[in-house]
Amino acid sequence: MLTRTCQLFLKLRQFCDKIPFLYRQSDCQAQTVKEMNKLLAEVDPQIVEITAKDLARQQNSLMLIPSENYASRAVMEIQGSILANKYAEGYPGERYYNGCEFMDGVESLAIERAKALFGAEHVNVQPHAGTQANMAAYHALLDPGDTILAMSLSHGGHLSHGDKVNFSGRYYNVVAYGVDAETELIDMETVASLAEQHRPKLIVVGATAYPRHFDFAAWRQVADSVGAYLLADIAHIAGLIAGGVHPDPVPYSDVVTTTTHKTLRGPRGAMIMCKEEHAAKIDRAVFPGLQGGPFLHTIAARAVAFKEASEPEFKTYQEQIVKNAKALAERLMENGFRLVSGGTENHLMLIDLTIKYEKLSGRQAADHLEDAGIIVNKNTIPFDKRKPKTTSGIRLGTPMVTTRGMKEDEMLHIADFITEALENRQKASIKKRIREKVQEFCAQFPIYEYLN
Ligand code: DSN
Repeated sequence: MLTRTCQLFLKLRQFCDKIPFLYRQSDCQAQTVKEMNKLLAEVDPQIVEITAKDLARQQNSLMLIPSENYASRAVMEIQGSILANKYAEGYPGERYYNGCEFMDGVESLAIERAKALFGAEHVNVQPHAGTQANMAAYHALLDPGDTILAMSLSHGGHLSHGDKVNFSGRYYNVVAYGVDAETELIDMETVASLAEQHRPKLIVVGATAYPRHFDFAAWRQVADSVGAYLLADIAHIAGLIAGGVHPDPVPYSDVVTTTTHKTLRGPRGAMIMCKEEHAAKIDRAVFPGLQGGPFLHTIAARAVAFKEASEPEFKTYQEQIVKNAKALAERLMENGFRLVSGGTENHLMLIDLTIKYEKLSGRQAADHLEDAGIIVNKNTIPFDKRKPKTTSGIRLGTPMVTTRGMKEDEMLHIADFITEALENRQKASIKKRIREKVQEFCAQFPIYEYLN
């Protein structure tokens, strides 16, 4: 029996050992696929070929979507592991399935590491994604019809913060705050007066397209002034917070939700942190309230990511994300772009295209940039006259290029590539030339070299 187990383990090891080869290819085309991973290529050559093409895309493009990142190979390896084979409904020590001894070990480790990383009293690592984490927090703290005060999606919030097309807008009475028309910053006096007027049961602070810091102590004061719960959704800035380069919401919030794959650089997934007094309600809301079996393979990957995030290099990485964002923002402004709120203090920025190119929508700009090998996403700007599918803005962030090892000097080149591509957006040959330059530039920063 032992021999058979050892043989299986050896086979698994040999299989896994081929994976690094996949990630070291900078110009990964179909013929190298066969060498990359014989087993997977034999089982499903089509999916391997598509994956290899996306590997080449990820290597050869400048990926500037602020909510994305390159997870480490360690994180990816455990996600593809045998931990995916197990049902483990329930929580460590109280499962509805047998055979969960080692699943308990995995989940407890993830919880303990998250608690240590963020200084949280209680953590639930089971939410499958950010929206599910927010849904569970609402389910725990609110009844349908209760009032939530949250940031409008069109000013930088998130769908799950009460947008009308989302469950949150359908089941709760949502009052939205936005940014000030002049400063494009959130005005805490306006938030306080909205809270006073509408007496929300929950205030949500957090955003997906707000380039400035949140002063969580001030948000706590507003929540206390009307007896509301405070939920901080830190999906975008969790890594910055763990790295100490953004104010910390944990001491001030009843509940903190986050995804684990953005600046935190872990696997796709989410978690909820809360004060001990809310722990039982939060856990019951996640399971059995909204989810069934947890995905232990991704919970294990979250544990690996939390360990990586507790290393000193992670702090340096987060500091560099912010320095890079500032450098990119400043050069873009020197090149004539207007940035919402006049710059950035975090990992992202929003370009308002209307000033430089009145007729160019965010959607068109993002497509032109993709032609040049630069990946950004269209995004509404505050008070946008265009619709969410068209937009007048594009959103850019530095987490991925920073993971690749790029620093401030490289940001200047990136800003210039963006400028040149948009200036010459009607000239296919120039965009093609920029794409080649981008590819050469990217070749100096192999996407998985930092793991070696
Ligand atoms: N969709 C994510 C973003 O891009 O910001 C948030 O969930």
